[in-house]
Amino acid sequence: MKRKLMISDIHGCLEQLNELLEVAKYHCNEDQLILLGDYVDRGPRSRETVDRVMELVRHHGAIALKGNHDDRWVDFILNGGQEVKSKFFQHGGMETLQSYVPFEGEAGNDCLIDDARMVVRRDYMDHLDFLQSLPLYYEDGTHICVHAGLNPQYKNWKEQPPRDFMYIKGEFHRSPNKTGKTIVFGHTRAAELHDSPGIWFSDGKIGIDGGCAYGMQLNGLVYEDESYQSYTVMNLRQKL
Ligand SMILES: [Mn+2]
Repeated sequence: MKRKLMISDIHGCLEQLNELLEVAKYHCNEDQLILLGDYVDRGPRSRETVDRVMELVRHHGAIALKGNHDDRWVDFILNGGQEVKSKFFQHGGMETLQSYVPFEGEAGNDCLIDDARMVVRRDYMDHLDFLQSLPLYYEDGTHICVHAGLNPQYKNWKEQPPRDFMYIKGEFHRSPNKTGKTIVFGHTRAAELHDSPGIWFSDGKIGIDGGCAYGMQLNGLVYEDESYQSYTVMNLRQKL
């Protein structure tokens, strides 16, 4: 039985991702790596993080899920409507755009922004296709992994709308888990679920977002022989 290693909300923190894989002694032949989404925005190296995730999926058998930030990044580049544009910049999108197309200017300059979007479409269609193709959940005999959570209103959770998989918060955190499997999720920082950025273990639910891009930490949850272990890398750079 392979070890399962789960990581969420990398948000452009490539250094911490690589360090975490190292401290957890990740080896692709022995471990099943599951990434729970939100590769871009806020952190400094979104483009390189997506490159790394693509490599892990294509050459090392990793599983990568889609997060709301990944979904919005693709929407912003391909469609770029006013609403998605303002949400994108409100939630750390400038860092992502700058990591793809370094330019000087402000989010309010539509001309510059549209030029940058065009460059991304021209040079990074492979990234956009990759992110768009990612699944919303991963399920095996014991766990359901999902970016945000499951909407308790649906008897069959697989029938919930894609938006719930990527965005749901309180309703999911507060409701009992009736799936019969443990749900591992990110999206909501563990610091909001209990008073620590460390992994939140609740009844059948495990929240692993350590808030790395907010200067907190990147968590790695390992499941092996029916028990859990966790690894942590601090985001020292932003704390200094
Ligand atoms: Mn998210």
